[in-house]
Amino acid sequence: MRSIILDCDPGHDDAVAMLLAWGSPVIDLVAVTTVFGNQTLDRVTRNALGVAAVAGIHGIPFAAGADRPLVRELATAGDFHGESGLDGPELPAASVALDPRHAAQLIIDLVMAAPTGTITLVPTAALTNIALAARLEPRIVPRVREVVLMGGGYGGGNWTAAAEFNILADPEAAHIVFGAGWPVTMAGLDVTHRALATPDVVADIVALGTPVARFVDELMGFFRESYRSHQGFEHPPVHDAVAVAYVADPAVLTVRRAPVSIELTGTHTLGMTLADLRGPAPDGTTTSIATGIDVPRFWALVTDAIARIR
Ligand code: PIR
Ligand code: CA
Repeated sequence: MRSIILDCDPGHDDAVAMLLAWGSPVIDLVAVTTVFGNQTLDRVTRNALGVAAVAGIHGIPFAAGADRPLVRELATAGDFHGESGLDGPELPAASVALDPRHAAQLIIDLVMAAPTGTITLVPTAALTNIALAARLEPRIVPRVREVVLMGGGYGGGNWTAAAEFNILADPEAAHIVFGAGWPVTMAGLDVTHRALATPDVVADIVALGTPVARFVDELMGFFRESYRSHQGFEHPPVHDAVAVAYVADPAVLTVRRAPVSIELTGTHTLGMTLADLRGPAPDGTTTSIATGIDVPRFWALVTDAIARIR
């Protein structure tokens, strides 16, 4: 059993990541925290609570965190995820209350209260909350088991030619998180662009016949149209679920250790995750990058987890 805190900005693929984390028999979802990104903080937080209501997620805290990056101007991906940040399905009213703590404080409290090496952080959005938590309480760094994040890519970006959205949304926060010294695994576009919700995969999920399965179908419908019109994809990549899937079953990804630097000053490369792929990683390297994905294994995990939510 692996305990995780999911730090997200739902977001269609974040919503699937939440469902995987909740439904997986090998993941103990300890908390869900939110950060600005796909939409404003208010909207993505509302969406997280709405997804919780759809899936009956209960008994864990939900907390909202940063509403803007550490240094830069706020930018959202509103065009992509729609006005609500989760356009497509109708969201029910929230069924759980928001924890009054800032997300960074909740993360600190949970990590400090748990035995060392037991909690994995899974950020699937801008890294602002995680960076704030590491700065506010540095003792969490050696206590966290690992950070498995969706973001970046060594083969190019999606928001600019060089940068992926989550890293570009707050590059200084990414710099802090990648350099903190805890183990960081980057599930970037190199692998998530292969985790596509094809019609076959969606049909398998719809065949489950549950309300959550129908919800996923509606989510993927909107996301597919967005990806078709904005980025010329035939099927939408379900980025964020890949990070959760790797925690559930490390065989989903092929991973290699490599130093990763976040570009903070480039004219054309701001927010780039520059991986040094020359030779074996130097001793002391704490960052790893995902280079391969077992796509059928990934979808089997997702479908099984959704099937368990009733
Ligand atoms: C997805 C995202 C942002 C922009 C686009 N075009 C698509 C969100 C996803 O939620 C994921 O976490 C990451 N950012 C992919 O870049
Ligand atoms: Ca996300």
